[in-house]
Amino acid sequence: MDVVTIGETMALFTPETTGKMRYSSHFSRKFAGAETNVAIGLERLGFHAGWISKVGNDELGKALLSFVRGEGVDVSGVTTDDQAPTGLYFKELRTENDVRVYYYRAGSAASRITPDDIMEDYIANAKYLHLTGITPALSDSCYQAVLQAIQYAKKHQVTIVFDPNIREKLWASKEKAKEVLLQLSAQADIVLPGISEAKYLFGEQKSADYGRLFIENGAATVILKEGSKGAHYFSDNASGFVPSYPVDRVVDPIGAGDGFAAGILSGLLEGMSLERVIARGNAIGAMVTMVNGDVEGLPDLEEIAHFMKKDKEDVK
Ligand code: KDG
Repeated sequence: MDVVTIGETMALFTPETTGKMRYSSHFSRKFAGAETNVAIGLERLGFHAGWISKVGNDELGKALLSFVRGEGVDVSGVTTDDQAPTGLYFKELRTENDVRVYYYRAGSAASRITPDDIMEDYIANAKYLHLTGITPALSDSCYQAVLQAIQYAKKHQVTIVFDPNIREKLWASKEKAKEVLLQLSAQADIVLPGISEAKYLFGEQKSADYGRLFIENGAATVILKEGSKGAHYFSDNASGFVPSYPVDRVVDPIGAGDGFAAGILSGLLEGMSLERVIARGNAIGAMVTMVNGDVEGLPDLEEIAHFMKKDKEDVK
């Protein structure tokens, strides 16, 4: 396995029309979750990802599992929970700049992941462990499961990539969110915060100071995302900025950060320089925003090469 990830994937319902969702009676049903968005992104790029989770013993859980398995992700670490349902999430696209998310996931099957669901061998045999700040927000047992995974990764020298993915709706308080996300950022080798997340965790600072603060907190490398502008990187001996790619039209920005993470992980697996890794992450993030759905816009290697080359030709 190249990458193992842990978290909840939900049935995603999107109204077929824009505007206020209360007026929508037709929805498309997709599946999404930050961690499987990354795993699917990696599969498209030719890498192999494994996913640890729980789904409900219900029709949506079965369909979700088939979907993720169908994308090539290893789902042998996913169990079915008879006591709780598969979580749901609605994505309301009011306008292209106003996208709202509603969760129906409290007490879901995935919120019942425990440390017992984390298999030491499964983590030990991976090159990277990908974690997000969403999973520890789901329940205390999920948080403990994340800590267990980190312990196995450290024991077996598996590199940890952490995306804070702050979801305020899932945390009991801002203080708790900050405490846990800083603790997990400290355990990670590579941290992938968005600029607003860095601000959430460290208050208003200059971009360069965020890098230093994450490194002082414990991370070896920080890649700070500035949305459509690009991303800064910081490590003990290097720092820089890699600009992003122009987007024709943003249709749905959700999932861009996961596409970015898939790009970063795939580039690292290919042994690319940090700058090239980030360029790929930026490109995938941009491509994801042009398509409705979290994973539908994730490219394969040919598509990404075409997109990155096209931008150079446009610039010339
Ligand atoms: O990054 C996209 C995710 O936010 C989306 O897929 C839903 O996993 C999700 C979450 O918890 O918000």
